[in-house]
Amino acid sequence: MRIDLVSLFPEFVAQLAGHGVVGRAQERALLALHGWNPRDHAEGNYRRVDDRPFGGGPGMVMLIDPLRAALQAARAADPAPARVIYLSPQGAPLTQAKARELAGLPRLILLCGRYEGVDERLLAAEVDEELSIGDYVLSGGELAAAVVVDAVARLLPGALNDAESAAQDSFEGEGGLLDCPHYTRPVEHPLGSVPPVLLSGNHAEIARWRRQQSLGRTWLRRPDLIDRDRLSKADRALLDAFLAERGGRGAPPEA
Ligand code: 9D3
Repeated sequence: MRIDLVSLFPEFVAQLAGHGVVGRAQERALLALHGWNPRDHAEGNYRRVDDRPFGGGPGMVMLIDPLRAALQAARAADPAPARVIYLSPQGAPLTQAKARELAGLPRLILLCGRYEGVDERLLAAEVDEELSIGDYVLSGGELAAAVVVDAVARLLPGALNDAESAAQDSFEGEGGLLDCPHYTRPVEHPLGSVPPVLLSGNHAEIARWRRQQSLGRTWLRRPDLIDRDRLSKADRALLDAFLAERGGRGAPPEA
């Protein structure tokens, strides 16, 4: 897969994506990242990439032409068709399902804004899709682009090692529940001891306990992810036992 970054700070995103799983995906040639700076496509001595907003107000707006030239250069660098994605607070929320969809495409072009944003005409003409990474304010699209690159790269076949891959499969198989707690040595520590079931060697019991912890934590921490009525009978029984143990009632906490 090829991902092009159109950004005033393309090396910032590349730096973020140079380590760990994403770095390894690049070393294995599963992923190629390329940066394009609109400033390199700006005209004049000042190489302007922004200007004041019509209608007034604070901040600056990114100019159409340097961005369009950078996008054009990115597109022309490879014949495969590219999905152009603008990272923006107005975008649809990034989800694991969206990451999976994007990981199936041959090319992405990620457009990062700075300042107050990008001239709307450039967006209307060149952008296929807008994505946000959540409801908080960032200073620009670069961190969001790095998040997209990370979430997508780890889904490319061969990016994960066998152990990482198995862990991911089991998570995706759980249908969006939170993870269970994890423990390692020592068994006894001043901060507490390891739940005995994990030391029992009874793999069916361990799987049951982990499933129960996942259900219980999801119920308590992310009630938006779980619908009791749509759980299997077995899961409902596990969840009810979890809640009974901590003296809980039937209804989830306030979202
Ligand atoms: C404080 C500025 N805001 C005025 C009402 C608007 C604004 C403009 C530009 C807010 C943030 C940004 C820069 N953010 C992004 O480019 C961005 C982003 C984000 O801020 N949050 C979550 N996802 C994303 S994706 C791109």
